Amino acid sequence: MKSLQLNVFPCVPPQVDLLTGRFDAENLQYKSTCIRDLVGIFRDESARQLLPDSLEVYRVEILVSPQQEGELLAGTTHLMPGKVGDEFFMTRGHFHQRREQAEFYFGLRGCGILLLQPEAAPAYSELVFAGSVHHIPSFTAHRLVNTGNDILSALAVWPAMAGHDYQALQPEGFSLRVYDREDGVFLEAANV
Ligand code: PAN
Ligand code: ZN
Repeated sequence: MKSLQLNVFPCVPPQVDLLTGRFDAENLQYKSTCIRDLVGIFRDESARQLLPDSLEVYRVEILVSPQQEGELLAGTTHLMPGKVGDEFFMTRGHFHQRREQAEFYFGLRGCGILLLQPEAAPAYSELVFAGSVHHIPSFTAHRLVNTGNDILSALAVWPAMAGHDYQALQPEGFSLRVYDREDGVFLEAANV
């Protein structure tokens, strides 16, 4: 390969490690979500209370861009392996405040399930694994579930002005839940 002979030097852009989703960049924001932040999210609230409050369930690192119309954000979610009772660790899940704004997820590490809950249609799900690509349509709530033993990392790209609406899903939550049972991973209707 020829070496670069340039009179004008290009900037070195931020980088992402595609095996882990970790960014190497100057402007990063981090958000950590622990067991104490997830009251009412898992089916078995008393099992949640038995876990240490400060146990980290997931962490998001976001490449900062301007918060303005037309801009995009990129961020990686790292969801730990673990369970509350027999229910796998999962993100809180949300609709976008701007419901019409869609998103892409890219599975990078580990394995799990993406739960998708459209406003006006039954919930459905997709397998997440290294290399999986997920289009999250408009008007659709989304949540990651880690069904494996490794960290589940997924890179996401979404409109900077989409916002997160966590309230609209409460108190019922998603209509599908994912459990670890003796004979495997079970995806069940939440009200069973
Ligand atoms: C993701 C999520 C991330 C954490 O970046 O925000 O997975 O999940 P919760 O926001 O539900 O806690 C995304 O979907 N952004 O729009
Ligand atoms: Zn989202």
